[in-house]
Amino acid sequence: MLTVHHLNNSRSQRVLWLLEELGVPYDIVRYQRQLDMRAPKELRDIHPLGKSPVITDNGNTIAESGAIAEYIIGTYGNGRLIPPPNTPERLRYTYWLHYAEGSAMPPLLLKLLFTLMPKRAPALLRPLVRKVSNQALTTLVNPQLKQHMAFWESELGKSEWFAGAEFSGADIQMSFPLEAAAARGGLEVGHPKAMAFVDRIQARPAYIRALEKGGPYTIGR
Ligand SMILES: N[C@@H](CCC(=O)N[C@@H](CS)C(=O)NCC(=O)O)C(=O)O
Repeated sequence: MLTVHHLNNSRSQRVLWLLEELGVPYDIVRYQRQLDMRAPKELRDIHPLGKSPVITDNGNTIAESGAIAEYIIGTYGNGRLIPPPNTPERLRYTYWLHYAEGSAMPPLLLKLLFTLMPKRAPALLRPLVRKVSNQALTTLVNPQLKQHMAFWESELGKSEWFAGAEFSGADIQMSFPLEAAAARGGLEVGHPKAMAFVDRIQARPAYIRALEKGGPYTIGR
């Protein structure tokens, strides 16, 4: 049976949701974040990078959310959650599947990093670290994030879902950046369509079932 190596409060929530959408049976092996938020070292026994999500299935070990989504949809989807080949929707699907981790997440991670840095700096250095962090946020990170959020807002003005009129794996993959931006990126100001997307996905029965299985998920709430 397919096994999800699930780190609490993490991107592997997306994998549980995808499996729930498709009704694929799965087992969960749970890993708990340490105090520093890192994954425990046991996850490195599954994949050398020790990150979540990782799945194991039929002798395959698959890491990277986008690759996992492709594998699950290709192996168990029977044409569901993916637009037909050679259509504009399929191109958009592929784009968003890669864009979510390749382009959207880096500024969101930088935002988290520069926000946390002053709080974690030694007291004596804190004013200096805060100054440098704020400068990086103001000049580099926030303008980029603003651009990405405006892009999502405009794309979701063209169709209800990221790849087109139908809900697809691209929406599951895009959920994490949008939820992270809603939690700490300022998405709620001036992005009604993106916020409505977040509300729509969080109301899906499969999303709710996945939350019940995955445990507390503060990024999405
Ligand atoms: N691009 C990777 C990112 C994986 C990743 O950074 N996962 C985080 C959880 S959201 C993680 O494992 N963090 C714990 C750590 O780095 O120790 C993917 O989409 O799978």
